[in-house]
Amino acid sequence: MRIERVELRRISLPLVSPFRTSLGIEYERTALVVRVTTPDGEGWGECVAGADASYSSEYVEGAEDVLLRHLVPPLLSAESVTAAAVAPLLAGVKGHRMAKAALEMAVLDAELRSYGMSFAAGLGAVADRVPSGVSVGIMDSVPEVVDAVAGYLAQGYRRIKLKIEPGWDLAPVRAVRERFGDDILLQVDANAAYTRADARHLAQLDAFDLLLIEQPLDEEDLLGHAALARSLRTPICLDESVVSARSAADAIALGACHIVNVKPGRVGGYLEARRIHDVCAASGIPVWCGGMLETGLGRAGNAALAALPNFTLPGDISASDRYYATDITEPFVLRDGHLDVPSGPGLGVAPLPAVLAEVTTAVSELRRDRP
Ligand code: SMG
Ligand code: MG
Repeated sequence: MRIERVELRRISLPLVSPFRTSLGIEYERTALVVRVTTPDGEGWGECVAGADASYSSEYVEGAEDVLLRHLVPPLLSAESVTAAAVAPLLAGVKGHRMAKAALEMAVLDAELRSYGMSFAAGLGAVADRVPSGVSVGIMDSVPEVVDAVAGYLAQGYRRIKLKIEPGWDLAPVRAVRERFGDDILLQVDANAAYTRADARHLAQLDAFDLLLIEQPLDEEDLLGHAALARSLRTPICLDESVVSARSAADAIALGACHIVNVKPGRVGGYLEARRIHDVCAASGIPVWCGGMLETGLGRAGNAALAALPNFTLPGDISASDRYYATDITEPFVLRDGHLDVPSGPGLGVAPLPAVLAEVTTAVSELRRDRP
């Protein structure tokens, strides 16, 4: 496939309600939409880098900059490109996994569309719908979070994840368990807000029969996670720490996690995400698909990924209306607590031109020099 043109659109989408984590509070989602054009068609990608560098070192303007200067030009100079060739072609650029993932996603979409094959079929999916979990932000009071959880359960969400931080952990978890009982699937995510010194405090979460605790410690503290895994009954899940199949294998070998959250953006793309799925499957480690408040584009790719066989826990793959009054694609809706995995060619969805135009705040493009 020859890439003729790459367009980057910065978009800003208002959230239906503010989303607070231990990292900060978000009122809108800023993202980068990538469109690649080939002689036969086009493909779409979404960069999950946030407005600031709080979740990882990447942020949206940084991703845009590295794409324009260092990642897109080699693709435009290559005679022919496949999705599998993108990562090797860009290996000379260190890091910037979210930026690379967005570009690879757009190339993969274009490639699969050209074969008439869906993301799900291309990645090896074994299900046509996936159970939907929801991530519930930190709130001002415990009754407020209990009400929010009641609303999501009433909609049919299959699993609840509570964001936690020091000072907002035992009380909301206890209240949710007391109100909704032991049968709901419940887990927590700290986004690295604790230290090794908090082990005894975190052990008090063991009383609540949680599915897992996600990323309690700093992303670089694998040994700390391994020590914590030995002292808690609650399974440890890693998010930020796992940036590649190799780091997943290392974390597993060190005993630093029992479960892995797979996010294609964090690990450099859907193809590396699938390798993580495979590494974990070979080690008997279950995985689930994380979320980065994706638009319908990323949500479509994530639903396909989550339909692979070792995605045995519900993912952070909510309906579009969990975050957005208007999505940039046809919205994903909850049906019986599940999302349908798109079956059309490529992602199976594309941006609605009028909505995309409305939410775009900046556009840049690079073209191939010679035809
Ligand atoms: O897409 O539903 C979603 C977001 C799920 O909680 C979520 N994501 O650490 O797992 C995580 C967070 C990262 C995004 S907030 C910076
Ligand atoms: Mg997380």
